[in-house]
Amino acid sequence: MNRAKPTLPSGLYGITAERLSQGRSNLEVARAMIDGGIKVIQYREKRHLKSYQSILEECRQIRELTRNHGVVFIVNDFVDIAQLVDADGVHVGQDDLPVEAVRRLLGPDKLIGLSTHSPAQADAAATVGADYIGVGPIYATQTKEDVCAPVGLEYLDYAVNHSDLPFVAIGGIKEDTITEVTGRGAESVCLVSEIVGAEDIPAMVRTLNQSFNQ
Ligand code: TZP
Ligand code: MG
Repeated sequence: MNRAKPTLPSGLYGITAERLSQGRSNLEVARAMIDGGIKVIQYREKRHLKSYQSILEECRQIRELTRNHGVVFIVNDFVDIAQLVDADGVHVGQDDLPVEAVRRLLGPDKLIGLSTHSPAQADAAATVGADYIGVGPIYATQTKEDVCAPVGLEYLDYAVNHSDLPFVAIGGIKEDTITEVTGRGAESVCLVSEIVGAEDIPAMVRTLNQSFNQ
């Protein structure tokens, strides 16, 4: 069945990270995020931590869950798995497959997100055909290996004022700093460790989502 291309939902953007999830599976965490009202989930897991078969199976289950709840489902890096489970899109970094190549594989109806770390990368993202960009890391983060130095709120301000594409602010954002980010105009914000590591994930998601209405 053909479905219309989704857009990046505003509000919180959830990403899985099993090693930070206090013993819970990515599926359990996805379910808890949805219970809290999250509207977009990205599956992010490193190849060396799991077999590719189990990554495929997890993505299949999270795809079913997200579809049943009207939640957008994005897969980080693994274009083949995104295609196999009919995810809504793929998210890539600057050193992953180029957006044009991912587009050739996925076609026009899927979302492609691209991580960016500078105004020049934000400007380039629109020309290569990304649908949305990640803007960050705003603050220092331990969650991502090989991450570049924090870009700070200055790049966020650039994205708010100049990005032609919708964007999600990411990197080191916590419950006590999210209003610095939403207050500057970010309409989509991702917190990884703060959400997946929370004792009560639905409560954390509800609390964080209130920042968008302040
Ligand atoms: N991309 C840029 S920073 C980051 C990713 C995936 C990790 C953000 O995690 P946290 O725990 O919210 O700092
Ligand atoms: Mg990547």
